[in-house]
Amino acid sequence: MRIDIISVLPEFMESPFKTSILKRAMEKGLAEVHFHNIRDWSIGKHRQIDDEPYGGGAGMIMMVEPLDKCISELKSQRDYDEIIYLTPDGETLNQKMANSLSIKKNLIFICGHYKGIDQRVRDLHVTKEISIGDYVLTGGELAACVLADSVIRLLPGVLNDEQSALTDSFQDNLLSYPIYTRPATYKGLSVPEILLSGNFAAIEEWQHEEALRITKERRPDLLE
Ligand code: 6GU
Repeated sequence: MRIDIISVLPEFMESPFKTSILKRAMEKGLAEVHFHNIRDWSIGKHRQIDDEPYGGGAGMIMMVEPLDKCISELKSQRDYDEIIYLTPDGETLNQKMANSLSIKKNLIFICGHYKGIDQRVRDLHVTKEISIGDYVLTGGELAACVLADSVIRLLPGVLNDEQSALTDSFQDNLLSYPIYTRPATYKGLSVPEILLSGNFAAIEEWQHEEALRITKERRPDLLE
């Protein structure tokens, strides 16, 4: 998979991809992430990338021309499966969306800043708009990192057996059951007896029951 991320602040996003699991995914050649600084497609001698909104109002708008030039150049180099604009106006990210994006080959992520991007960039290029939740961030960069992480970890070969995505919270629309490691007792709190029993069928049954109980308690909406 190849992800091209377009932003005014590409350096803000570098460390997540240089650390731990995402770093290993890149080193193994399972994912490539390319950053593009929108300033490189700025116009005029002032290298302008944003301007005041038509119709007035507060805040600056990211101009159509630099974004269109950048995206058009990328599109001339390869076919993209989706061109995603990260915006609080988008569809809220969930595991199902991450799963469906993880089978794509080439993706573009556009990070908005200021008040957002000129509508014509959306009309010309954007195929999907994604938000990471009902709150506002200073820009789309952290959202792009969240989306990239959720997708890259699903690529075959990225996680090892122990980290397997198959037992994640949300994979079956269930939250995680309680988990423990040594010691068996700590400050008077003991690990549930069943987990020490060696009866793997009974353990699996308990884990499923606990996952259901916790999901009912915290996120009944997932069971509907
Ligand atoms: Cl994608 N962008 C911004 N700026 N804020 C957000 C968001 C995205 N998703 C949730 N909040």
